[in-house]
Amino acid sequence: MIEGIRLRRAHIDLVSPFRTSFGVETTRDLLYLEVFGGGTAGWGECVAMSAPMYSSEYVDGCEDVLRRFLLPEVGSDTTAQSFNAAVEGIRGHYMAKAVLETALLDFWLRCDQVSLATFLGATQPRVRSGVSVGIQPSIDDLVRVVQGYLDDGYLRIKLKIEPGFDIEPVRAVRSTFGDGLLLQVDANSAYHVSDAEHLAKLDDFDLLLIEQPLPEEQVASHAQLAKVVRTPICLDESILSAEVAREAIDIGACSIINIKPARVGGYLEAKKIHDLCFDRGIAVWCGGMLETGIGRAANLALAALPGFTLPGDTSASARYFQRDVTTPFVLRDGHLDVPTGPGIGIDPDLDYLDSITDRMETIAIARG
Ligand code: NPG
Repeated sequence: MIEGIRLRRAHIDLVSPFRTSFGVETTRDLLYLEVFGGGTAGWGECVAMSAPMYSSEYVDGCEDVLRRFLLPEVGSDTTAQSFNAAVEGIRGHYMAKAVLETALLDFWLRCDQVSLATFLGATQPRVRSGVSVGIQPSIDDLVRVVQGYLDDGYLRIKLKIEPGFDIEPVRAVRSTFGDGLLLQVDANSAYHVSDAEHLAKLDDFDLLLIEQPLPEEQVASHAQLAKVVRTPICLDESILSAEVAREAIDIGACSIINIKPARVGGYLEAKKIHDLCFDRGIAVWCGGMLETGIGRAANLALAALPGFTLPGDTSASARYFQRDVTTPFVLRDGHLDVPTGPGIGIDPDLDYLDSITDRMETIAIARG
């Protein structure tokens, strides 16, 4: 039985600034939820950033929605499934919903001694790891940073691009590291459909995919773009549910999907998207939002499902933090192990977590 929920706000520095087409991240502004009862605790990590630049969500906003609308729906016997049913009428706020869904899933799976990987239907004991490389001050810097990640053993490189930092950086990386490198790019919505001819220049570099070139709302424009650009289009920000995924696939807006559980309201919806794509022959891979070990553990469970045929942005702890809040995830032969313990399969180091915590509050549950 659930006895209460702790909401914790904390912060942790990134090992290096991470620049995308929408901004620079230097510190993760963290929100964790801990659903507890009977000596068991289930954890969730909110992926929203400090400012609404990737999507409309931001971490203080998530806290507000959680306090006003989502946490009041939790009673002593609320499960992830009953929570989702209860909040169906609350529109949007996927990242806020996801952190609570995950903490509930983790709590009940730990009570049942079942791993999240098993619960979701994972078939792989470890997952292939890629790395997302931020926009660098120069092409020389970029080549150096990519070299470092390849030396670490990463199996696929994703380059962040934006207008003015796209064709030439990609050309440099492809020519330096050769045709064998698994390479893809991510624009985070920075282009317009009228840039189609420009983006088609990327076709020369044998990329795995171009991720989210156009704004989130412009799903149909991606279908238009796909007629001009040969490189497969992958959607991230646009895919907010299995329903949107189905429509995007139907109209030819994407041939690959980046699944981020938090972007779609949690792991249950993420699994639906996986299953849909699996049936339709659409490749998927697991995105990342600079998660600490708590969020990373859960993502690895999902990334172990059979449809995840492309390496994800599920990198090792050392790519992000000097010290992670859990036992670090370590890259071995370019892979990360999928946790096997109950729930998300890993516990935070509470002393360390306390040392980076800014404030914490126990929230009484509404019913039961
Ligand atoms: O390795 O976790 C990671 C980061 C992967 O590039 C990554 N995330 O748009 O997919 C994205 C991007 C992102 C970064 C989004 C920061 C939001 C903030």
